[in-house]
Amino acid sequence: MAFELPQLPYANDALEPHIDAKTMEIHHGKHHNGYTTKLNGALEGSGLESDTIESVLENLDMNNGALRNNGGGYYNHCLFWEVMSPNGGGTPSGALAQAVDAAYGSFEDFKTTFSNAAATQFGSGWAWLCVLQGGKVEVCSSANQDNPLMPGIGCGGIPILGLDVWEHAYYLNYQNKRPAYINAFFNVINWEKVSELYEQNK
Ligand code: MN3
Repeated sequence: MAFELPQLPYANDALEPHIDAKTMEIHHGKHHNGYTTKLNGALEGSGLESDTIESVLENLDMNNGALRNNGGGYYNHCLFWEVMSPNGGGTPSGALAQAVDAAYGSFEDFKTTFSNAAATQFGSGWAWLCVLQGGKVEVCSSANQDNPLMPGIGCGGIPILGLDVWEHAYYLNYQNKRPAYINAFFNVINWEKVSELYEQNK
């Protein structure tokens, strides 16, 4: 069973003005579609075709560049679309809010830590909020299409929020102003979905 490009859970223009329609169209329709096709190609004949994407990434041979880049690219973007919403923004509530406060002191301090992780990731990569066993949350970042499910990237747990800081994610609208894009992302974060992922994985 080959992996399929998921539908966006909203229209291309739904996240405007924070993320523009043209960026969404190319990012989902070209970039994510490309990772999906190449992931299926990399899995062909590997014996892993019926594994979940999580299992493929957790058991990854990090020297397998095609599987690392495209498996990561497939998974990371699936999560990215889900954790944004036109009705997003605001702050988390419930157990997730408590975990964020326990780890960072306040939502504002979490936002600063996450934004710094995203801004200082050199070149292409992702910033993450992950849940560890027992329910603690932790911010980290990773290069290229790596993610915390992969072995030995120095960043662990299960991702419940991810921010794509590749230039293809923001350059049309924000050019080199990555911090402005990071700030805008906070207006579209779907905290209900992030909370759901927290509850499922804590
Ligand atoms: Mn991307």
